[in-house]
Amino acid sequence: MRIERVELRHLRMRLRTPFETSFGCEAERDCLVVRLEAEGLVGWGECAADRWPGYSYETVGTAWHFLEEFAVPRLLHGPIEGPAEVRARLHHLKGHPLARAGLEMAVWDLVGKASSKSLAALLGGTRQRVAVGVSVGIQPDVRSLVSTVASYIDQGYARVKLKIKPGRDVEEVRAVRREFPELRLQVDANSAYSLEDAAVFEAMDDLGLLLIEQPLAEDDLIDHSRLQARLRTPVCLDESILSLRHARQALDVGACRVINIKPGRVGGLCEAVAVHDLCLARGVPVWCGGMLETGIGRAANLALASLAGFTLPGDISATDRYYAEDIAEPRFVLNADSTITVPQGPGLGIEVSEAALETFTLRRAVLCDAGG
Ligand code: SMG
Ligand code: MG
Repeated sequence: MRIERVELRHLRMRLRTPFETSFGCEAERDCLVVRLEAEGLVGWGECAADRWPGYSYETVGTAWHFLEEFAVPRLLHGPIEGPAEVRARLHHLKGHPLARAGLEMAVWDLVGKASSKSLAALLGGTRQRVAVGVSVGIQPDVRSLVSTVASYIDQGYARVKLKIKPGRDVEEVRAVRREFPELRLQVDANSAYSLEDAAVFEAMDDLGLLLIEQPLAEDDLIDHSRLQARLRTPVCLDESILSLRHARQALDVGACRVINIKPGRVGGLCEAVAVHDLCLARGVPVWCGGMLETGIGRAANLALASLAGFTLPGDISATDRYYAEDIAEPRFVLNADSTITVPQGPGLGIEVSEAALETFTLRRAVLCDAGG
């Protein structure tokens, strides 16, 4: 198919409640939305980079630069076969996985619409509903943490992830565990600790956690493997895994026993499926992470999480948990069994509202095929 027109939009959307992690607190979420036109069809993609480089070095600004200057011109240059070709055309460019994933997602949406197949079907998904949980940010104090967790349990979430940071860890996790002895519980440090803090994680080893996510620096597989050797609780890597190669090497050196797969972080859905396939072959459980996406990115995450190897609940919560107003319909709702239904329509299976999009847009650019 020939991509004729590419529109980039920088959006800013207010979160229902501020989200605090070890790297900061955000009340608004920025992202970059990609809209492609090809042969009468429209494809949507979301780049999960944020306004500032807290989670990743990428920001909406760097993604914009990478896409506008380098990636989009390569895509407008002649017809493309499909998503794998996006990867191939950008192969000689370094870095910027979140940016390239946003572009690749829009091509997946186009391919799904052109073939009347859902993204889940294209990726090889095997289930219609996926198990999900909720990620709870750092709260002002332990009491409000326990009551926030209680309110999510009341809403039907059967798995809870707690964000932790130095000084706000063992005590808080213990308090939640005491209150909810049977809850499927896990923690995420967003790389805030070093191996000298191993005692913090050893103290959590008896709390029956499903996993401890990204305790140490993102570029440090060696210390993660030393930490994992000291714990019974599985270490799960998020920020450290930017590619299939990283996943293989992390497993080879025993740096983790579980992997959080985010299509953005690994540069797109093609690579995400490859990481999934590797883990499935090696018997390593995976789950789908979240980046506070709009309905566009969440639809893609649900499709990915429908693959057989996603055996742990994902950070894919109902639309209501994030935004009062979203840019896509339908809004995702939590089923009574703590699952969300995978969209079945062609492509991402959602309708993007251009009017809603307009209200959140800070900046817009249009790039066209020079020949047409
Ligand atoms: O989308 O529900 C969600 C958020 C899940 O905690 C979550 N994501 O490190 O896993 C993670 C964080 C990154 C979010 S930074 C915006
Ligand atoms: Mg994480």
